[in-house]
Amino acid sequence: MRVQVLTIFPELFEPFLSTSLIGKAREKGLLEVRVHDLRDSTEDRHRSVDDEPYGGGGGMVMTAPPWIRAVRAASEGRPAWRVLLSPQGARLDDAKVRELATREDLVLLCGRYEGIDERVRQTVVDEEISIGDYVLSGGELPAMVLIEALSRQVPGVVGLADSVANDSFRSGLLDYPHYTRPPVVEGLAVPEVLTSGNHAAILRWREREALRATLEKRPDLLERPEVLGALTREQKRVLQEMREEVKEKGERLLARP
Ligand code: 4HQ
Repeated sequence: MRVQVLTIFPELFEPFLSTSLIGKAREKGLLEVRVHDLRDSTEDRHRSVDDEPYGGGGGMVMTAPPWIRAVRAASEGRPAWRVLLSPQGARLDDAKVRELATREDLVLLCGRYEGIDERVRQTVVDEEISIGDYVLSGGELPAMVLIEALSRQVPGVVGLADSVANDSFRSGLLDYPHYTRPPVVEGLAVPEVLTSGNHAAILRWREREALRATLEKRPDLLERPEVLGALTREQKRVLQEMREEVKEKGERLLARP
């Protein structure tokens, strides 16, 4: 997979792209990332990329011509899927990451200031994506979020152990709780089953705790048809049991004199 990034702050990407999983993926040639300075696509002496907004108002707007030249140069030869990072985009989620990971060539547009001239989106953007409903100062962090999530879907980037661990919870449920040494922290012991050596029991416990975490922290996930559809009869039974537990606990609290 090849990802090209267009930005006025290419230096933000260097440590991110050289470190850990992404650094290794690039060394192995599994992932190619090229970061381009948008200013290299300007044609004026000052290499300017912004101007005052038509209609007035505060802030500056990124001008269209450098963007259009940069995107066309990046897509030359190999046609790319062009993604603009912006709060106006569709929210990034696991399904979208997996879909984008099927693309061989991506170009990511990272804007700054108040945003980019609308005609860039109209002429050289295939899709607008947001990483969440909050306002950042630029599209660079969203691009890094996207690159990191995408890289994990590229075959060979994530080790077998990690991929197996995540796969068992690709059911759309939250992860189960993790523990490591020391055995007691602030008076809290590790759940006994995890040190029992009983692998079937450990598997059952993790499945239960994943269900419990989802029910307690993200009950909305348990209303999604694709998540409900993937639950086994046993998981549905356990879930029902936990819901009754929660309900009884609530009733006991209400009935207290
Ligand atoms: N931006 N998800 C770039 C974001 C954002 C987000 C704000 C993008 C500023 C210029 N991008 N503009 N949230 O907040 O993707």
